[in-house]
Order: sequence, then C-alpha cells, then structure tokens
Amino acid sequence: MNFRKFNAIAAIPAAVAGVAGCGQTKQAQPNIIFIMTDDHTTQAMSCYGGNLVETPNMDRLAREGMRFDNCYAVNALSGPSRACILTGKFSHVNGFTDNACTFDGDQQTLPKLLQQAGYQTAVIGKWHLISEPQGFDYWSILTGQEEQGDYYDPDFNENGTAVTEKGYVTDIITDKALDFIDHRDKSKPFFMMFHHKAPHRNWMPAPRHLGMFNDTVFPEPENLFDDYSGRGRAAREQDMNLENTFTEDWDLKLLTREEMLADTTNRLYKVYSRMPAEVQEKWDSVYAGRIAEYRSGNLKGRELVSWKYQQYMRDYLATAMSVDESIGRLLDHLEKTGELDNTIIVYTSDQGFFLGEHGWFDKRFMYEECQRMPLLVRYPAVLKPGSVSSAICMNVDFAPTFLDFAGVEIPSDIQGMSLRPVMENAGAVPGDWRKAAYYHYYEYPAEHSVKRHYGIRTADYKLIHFYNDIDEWELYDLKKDPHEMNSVYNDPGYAGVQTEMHRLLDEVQRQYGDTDPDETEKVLFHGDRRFQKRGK
Ligand code: SGN
Ligand code: CA
Repeated sequence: MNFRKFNAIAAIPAAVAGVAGCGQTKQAQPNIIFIMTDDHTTQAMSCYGGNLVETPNMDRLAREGMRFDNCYAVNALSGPSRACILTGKFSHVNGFTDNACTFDGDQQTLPKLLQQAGYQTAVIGKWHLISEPQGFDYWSILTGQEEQGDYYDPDFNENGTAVTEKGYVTDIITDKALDFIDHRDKSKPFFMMFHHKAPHRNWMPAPRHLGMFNDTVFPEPENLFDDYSGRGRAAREQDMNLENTFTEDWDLKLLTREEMLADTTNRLYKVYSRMPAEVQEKWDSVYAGRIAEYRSGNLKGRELVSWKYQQYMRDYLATAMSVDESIGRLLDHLEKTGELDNTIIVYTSDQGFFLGEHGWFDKRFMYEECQRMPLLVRYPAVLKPGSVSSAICMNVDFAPTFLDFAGVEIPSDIQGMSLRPVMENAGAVPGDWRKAAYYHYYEYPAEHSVKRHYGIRTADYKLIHFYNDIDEWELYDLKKDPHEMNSVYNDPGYAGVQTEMHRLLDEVQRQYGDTDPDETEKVLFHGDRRFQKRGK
C-alpha cells in the first residue's frame, strides 16, 4: 500500500478546513462511513427477517442502531442510484438516467460540500459513473468490465493511477478502507464511501466461501413459478428469469476447466483465469458435482427451475458472506481505534434484488424486492439501539442527512430530505413526513428488457405506469398482496384509492419536476452500451 497518497491528502483541503458549517465546531462533526454493496437485498439479511442466511455483522448494526424498513431506490440500477446518492437529486435532474450515462462531475455533490466543510473525503470500491471522481481527496475505484470491476485480482484507478491488486475484491476494498482510516489526516472528520462489488452478478465467492452452501437447500419463494397472470406485459416480457435468461456458463458456471481452456474467449474463462491456481483447483472441485448433476439429464421443467434457484442462492449468498465479514472487520477496527461511537456508520445497497421472487433475478422493476434498499445506521449519540423506522425514505435523502449531521446548510436545490428528525425520534414518523416514494426507471430497450416506468409507493399502495412501448397502469394493495401478484387497477372496489393515488402521483411529479417523462426520455436516454454493441 502506498502511504504517500494519504500524506498528500493532508495538504489538500487545508484552506477550507476551518469552514465548519452552521457555527458548529469541527469536533461536533461526526465521521461518516457509508458502506454500500452492489445488489444486496433485504431478503438476504437476517436482521430484516430473511430466512436464507445469517448475517451477524449486519445484525449487529441493526441491534446497535436503526433499521429502516421503507427505504427505496428512486431508479433501481447501479449508476443511477449512485448519482442520486451523490447529488440528493432524482435522475432527470442529475442527468444520470441509465447505466450508459457519464456522470457530470462538475455539478454540486455531497463529497464536495463535505470537503468544503472541512471533511477529508474518500471513495473506495465500485464507482460506475465513468467520469473521474470529483470532491474526493482519495479514491481507489474499480475499473474494467465497464467499471463493474473483477472479483479476483481486480484493477483500480487510484487517484488517477492504474493499479492491479492481488486477492479477492471484498477483502481488498476492506483493506483499503481500513488503511484510509489509519492513515488519514486525523485533525479532520472524514467521509468515506466504502463501496463493495459483491454480491453482483456473476456471484463469485471468496476462496474461503467457495462451495460453503453446496449441501444447503434454501427455501423457495412462494411465487418462484409466477405465471404473471395478475399483471400486464411488462412482467411477462422481461428477460431476467431463471427459466430462460439464466445462462449455463456465466451464471450457473457449468463449464469444466478443460472446456474453458478450449474456448478462452468465454466470459467465465476470463474471470476464472484471474484466480490463482489453488483457487482454480478449489473452484473445479466445488463445481464438479453441479456440472455432473446437470449433465445427468434428469432435470426438466419446474424441477430444473428449482435446481437453478438453488445454485443461484448458493453462489449469491456465499458471495455476500464476504460483505458481512467486511462489516465485522470494520466495526472491530473502529472499536480498537476508538472511533466507533463518533462515526455514523451506514449500511445500504445500490438497490434491492430478486432472489427468485416472480421467477426472477436482477432488479430494475418498481416491485418490492428491488425497489426496497436495506438501510441500517449506527450512531449511538443519536440513535436508540434496536430501533426500527417505517418512515418512507429514498436514496436521495442520504446526502441531505449527512450534510445535516455535518452541520452544513442543505442547499435548496437538493430534492431529498434529511432523515435526522426520524433518527432523533427513535424512528417515529414525524406528522408532516412525506406520504410517497417516487420512482422512475429509464433503461429500455436494454439488457433484461424491463420497460420504462414511473410510479409512487405509499405505506399501503403502489401505482405504476409503464409508459414506453406499452401504456399500462398497475395498482397494488400492499397490505393484502405484499408480493404484488394481482394488480387491482380499474377494479371498481379500488376506484377511490386509484383516484387518490393518481392525484398524489401528479403532485409528487410536479414537486420533483418530472412532469413530462416522454420529453425526459428524448433528452436523456442513452440506452445500454453493451446492448447496443451486441446489437441485440
Ligand atoms: C451487468 C449484468 C446485468 C446487470 C447490469 C447492471 N450482466 O450488465 O445482469 O443488470 O450489469 O447492474 S452481466 O452479464 O455482465 O453479469 S448494476 O447493478 O451495475 O446496475
Ligand atoms: Ca447494483
């Protein structure tokens, strides 16, 4: 590790170090560690009641802090979610509507504002916004595979210099984060964005976790065999299902070493070849049984989908183990260095994910499993341990929340709102709190074929409009139909609810300035770069 980079940091923001906001002293500014994983979802966390796996370190954050049960992505895709978090603004305002965009780093962002207020700032891990980070004193971001990065021996851009690190991505990102904490300028508070790649597709576990769930049979979601009869064309015409979309090589890893060596252009080989020989050996032995089982030819129809679901869960959940361990390492480290209680520690993911619900993997839809983001916050100075909040929150709220705690005036053009009143109130929802989360997804036509849509989610209902390619509305009664199996749009029994949800949607779109989605689409839609290249 090159410590000179941290020494260089100390010199940079000296000119602004005294500019603590709102007359607060610098000592009053807490450190902020924002841990964000990629595609981790609440169903895979025991503290959210998930029945798949234990996540002891995430559970510790929930036990010692606050769990938010209604935090939503406003555009459930990586780049867009990250841009919303950095700016506190919706996609149509920050300009990053889909993964083929390039982030306009010249705009106002959270790290720039915190830096101006005397914070030392860093981003480590997945960035995915194409343009070089601005507002960070230190960055070490994943490069390669269109910035998704690699699981093994990943490449980084470290303050403008290309470096390849040996080892497993989650461990390396954690090492870098702990290193930053140790070697930072200790005269300042710090803001660190600590962004994991795991557990993103194609779900490659750390060597120590390879095969750990091979003998585990996971419970299936009750709607694994959804026939989409209760919904419209968007659900039927997606391309993100285990039955047809899930690939034998990339997703299921059903290639022997010999087969991979015979076709070194295969994507699985490309990532396999990054692993050291002893890990490749372990990989070969772990996947041999799976390959043999598949090739026995006995798996067909529903049984085959169930089997794919088991393999998917084995890889996804084993990959996510490294993230839980990373949180454990971070908490231990902060405890040892005496920084644990004066640091706001946030755990979230760029969006949720489908773990077989509706027969799907991936995200993008405004349905519960992926619209909902995990959000855990530990900060004992303010938060009641073990508290839970049902306040409707969005990822655009993170920036104003951190600014608020840092004593920085929240710029009036930021669209999210500070969660501080909820946090200070043991999670209780203030009387004047917002009634709906807004959503707008743009990336279509593109990989996974999820049609563009917008909508709102309130405590009890969800209204969605698929407005492009088709013109279909869906309405869900979330109390009666939590798995969103039957749209009740145009059901006379819901006429009043429907009218009220339309009124609220209009109001929210006016409030956020997203009144003409068709126009936004013409101006901002970029399509999916890889999809265009493939010409699919
Ligand atoms: C890759 C994945 C997709 C995934 C996108 C976006 N395909 O393209 O399955 O939806 O990333 O994910 S893969 O064949 O390369 O694995 S995001 O989280 O970065 O938005
Ligand atoms: Ca993601």
